[in-house]
Amino acid sequence: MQVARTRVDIFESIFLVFLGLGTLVGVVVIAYTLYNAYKYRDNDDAKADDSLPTVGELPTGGTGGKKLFLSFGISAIIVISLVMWTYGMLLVVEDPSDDFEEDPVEIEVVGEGFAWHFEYENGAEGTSTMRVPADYPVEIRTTSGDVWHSFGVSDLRVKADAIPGEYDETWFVAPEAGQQHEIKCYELCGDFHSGMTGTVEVMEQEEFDQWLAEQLYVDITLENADEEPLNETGALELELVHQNNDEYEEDLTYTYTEDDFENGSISIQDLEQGGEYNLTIEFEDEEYETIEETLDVTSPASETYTVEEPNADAEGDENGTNNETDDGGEDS
Ligand SMILES: [Cu+2]
Repeated sequence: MQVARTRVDIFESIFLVFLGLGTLVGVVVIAYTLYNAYKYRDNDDAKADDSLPTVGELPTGGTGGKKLFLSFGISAIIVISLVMWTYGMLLVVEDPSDDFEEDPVEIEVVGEGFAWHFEYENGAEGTSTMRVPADYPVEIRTTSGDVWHSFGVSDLRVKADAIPGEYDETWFVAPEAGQQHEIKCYELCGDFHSGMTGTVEVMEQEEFDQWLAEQLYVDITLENADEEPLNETGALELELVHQNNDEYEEDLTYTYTEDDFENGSISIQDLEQGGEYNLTIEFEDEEYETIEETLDVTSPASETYTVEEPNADAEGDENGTNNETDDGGEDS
């Protein structure tokens, strides 16, 4: 267990304590009322007693307000200790960092276009399904790309506003792997408000880490003008540079050579951060023209690039069109 208490534990215990004390006080008050109603019932054989007050006369005597003092005292103790205890519990909900043994998983949540979008720490992105490791603290930062929304998962007792230009932060722990919890929007936000749902999918820790890393896998295939894989690439250098490389501690520049290719394809699995990359493929013998592209790495991608021979210009395109016509002819 990474966290001493989850939100569910905290809100459950607050609810149970209030329910228990409320029931106890209710039982005592009603029982005492019934007892006195029975004790002082009008049973026609009331003895003549001079000490009994008559209508219109204020009662005298008593025990110096002892009962009154006792009941006020007990009430004050109960109410004040409830307020203090609840406040203490809610402080943990507000700032649980002392309860976390390890750094929580951070996920940015954006409500936009009646859907929920998620961005993970490594830059991977997803929509509608939020994946989290089981029994591990998750910290979310919510915002909106359009109007006011509110992100909520009632199973996990989570709710956070999603407001354009603002960030709301909160946390939760999903206890059990394999479980799914429904996400809803809790702010009436427009026509499709009721359809603005999603799912929290709880995974085993290792399964989650594996899934997260796989989101940044990229397959690249090089094709020749005839759309066939380039089996013999020749000497080349493929370079990937993260567009915001300066913002990260590590250098997000990756280089690969023809040895990493197999049948014209390369499977890149070592990117540490998702986002936009500048891709350059340079062929050493200038056999083909240098390829320069932008690569968006936020979920598993596979890209195909067509290599062009130097000086291949408009003529190449015309050939392409002719080929298509030829294909059509063969089909019929
Ligand atoms: Cu909404």
